[in-house]
Amino acid sequence: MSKKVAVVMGSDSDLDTMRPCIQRLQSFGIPAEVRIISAHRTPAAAEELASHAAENGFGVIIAAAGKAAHLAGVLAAYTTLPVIGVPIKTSMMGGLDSLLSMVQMPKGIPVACVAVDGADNAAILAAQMLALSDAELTGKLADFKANMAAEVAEKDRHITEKL
Ligand code: RP5
Repeated sequence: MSKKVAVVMGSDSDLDTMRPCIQRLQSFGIPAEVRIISAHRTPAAAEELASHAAENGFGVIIAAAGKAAHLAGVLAAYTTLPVIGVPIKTSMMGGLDSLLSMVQMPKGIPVACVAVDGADNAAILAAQMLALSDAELTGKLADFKANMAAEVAEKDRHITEKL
């Protein structure tokens, strides 16, 4: 059994964006725990989760937040586990505010940040991190990539025939 992934979001309004992340982790058989914790509204819960995450069986933390998106950085401050941030799209700047808040971390506290609304990629990256010490998961990732390549090749064949 692979280590767990914590999928933390700043608000329940982030849930729809994060569903592909949760589904992708499930598809790889990775146990996930989904939480709503805010760096600003519930900072004590953020500290509690991150500071005990490793001893509680987590291998990676995924953190999704929008606007002044400090959640991933705050979680990273309290753990040695890798933290992957998902900046959430916003109405004001299309998510550029979230992206910069998340990715511009000070030296010493890195956050691995995927694209705005890049929930699926966050799950795949988390799987790749866990696969470093999990041969079965490495095999699943290899199959996933092979299937993806086959799908693109099929589309290529299709368009070549059509046009
Ligand atoms: C962030 O502010 C959340 O991650 C969310 O993306 C955004 C809006 O939150 P709500 O006002 O909808 O709770 O903290």
